[in-house]
Amino acid sequence: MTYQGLIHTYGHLLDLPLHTRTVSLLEGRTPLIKADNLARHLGGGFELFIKYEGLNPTGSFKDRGMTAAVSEALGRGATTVICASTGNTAASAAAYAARAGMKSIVLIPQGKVAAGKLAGAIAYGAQVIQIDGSFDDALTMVVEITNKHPICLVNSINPYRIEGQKTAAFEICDELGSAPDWLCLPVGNAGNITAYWAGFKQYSGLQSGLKSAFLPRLLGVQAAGAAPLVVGHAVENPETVATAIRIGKPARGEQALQAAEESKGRIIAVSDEKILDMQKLLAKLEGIWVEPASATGLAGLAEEVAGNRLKVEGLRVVAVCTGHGLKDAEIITREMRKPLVVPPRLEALEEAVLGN
Ligand code: AN7
Repeated sequence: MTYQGLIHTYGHLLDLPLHTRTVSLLEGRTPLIKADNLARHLGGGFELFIKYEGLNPTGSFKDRGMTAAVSEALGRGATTVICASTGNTAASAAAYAARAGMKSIVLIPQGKVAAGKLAGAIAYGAQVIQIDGSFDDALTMVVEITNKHPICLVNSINPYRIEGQKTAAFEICDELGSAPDWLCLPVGNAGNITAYWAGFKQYSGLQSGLKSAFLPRLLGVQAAGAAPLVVGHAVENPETVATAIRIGKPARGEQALQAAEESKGRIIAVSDEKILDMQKLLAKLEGIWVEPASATGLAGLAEEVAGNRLKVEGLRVVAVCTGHGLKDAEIITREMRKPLVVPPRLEALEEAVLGN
């Protein structure tokens, strides 16, 4: 049987209304890549897997929730979807709306969205509106406009987004045969950690007698300059190089904290420097290039392991890498040394390569 996408594969486990009309780009079924080199670098003695969500159709995990949200919206006759976004949700909403024949409107914080995400939203035909403000301002505005007008909100406040995103937990359990001991992931608006926890809990309920084997401990990781769930209050002016998670008032913050606590895990923060270091380390050691936000979960894991706060010896750890490196190529190119230029002669190439 050819693969037919997430609603086809896991729809029976998702709480979607009967009117749902599937809109799919064959999202999901992303690789779970064993990262032995990085595990060794972190001290070894444990198994580390990368759930590479950047390989979804629009380059991020958002496609899991978007297939569900747009399918529900289409089935009930909605003609327009809207979202606030730091970029990835915008590109995903625009793509699924395009496929459904619907209009999409995306609100983004001015000048704070990576080029690959903005380009995607435009290519898929969204009406892009920049807000002279933050993501949090934009989210408040889309909630207000959808309360007033018949436009469908597809941010992760929309419950079908969470339903769709549960499928990542199902895939991990199906592939490993159980949940990992720890799951680490970035936390921004906190929809994803909420969805993973709901997914793991649901799967563990299906496996009678094996309950705990399907419940990982969660390590949610925020960027230090945008860490409301760590400092304990909203952050007015969030700032981080990981623009995807530059969010000061997470919509599902309470649920994220509850998920972390229930799982006997926690939510921590890491510096931008550690995030960028991990992004480069993952690319160099494993050949997996992710955007900065997507390296945040791993950066948190590395800090906890190095500080002896998390003992991974003998355990199985999954790190969710949420978006592809190509989304934000500029973060690499703006800091790189310009590659050497040589004349088109063999001797010049030999000198460059062999150093003689
Ligand atoms: C790559 O696109 O909020 O904690 O508007 O793009 O579920 O918000 C993106 C979030 C992690 C955080 N990694 O997930 C948006 C947006 C990447 C992301 C997150 C985002 P949530």
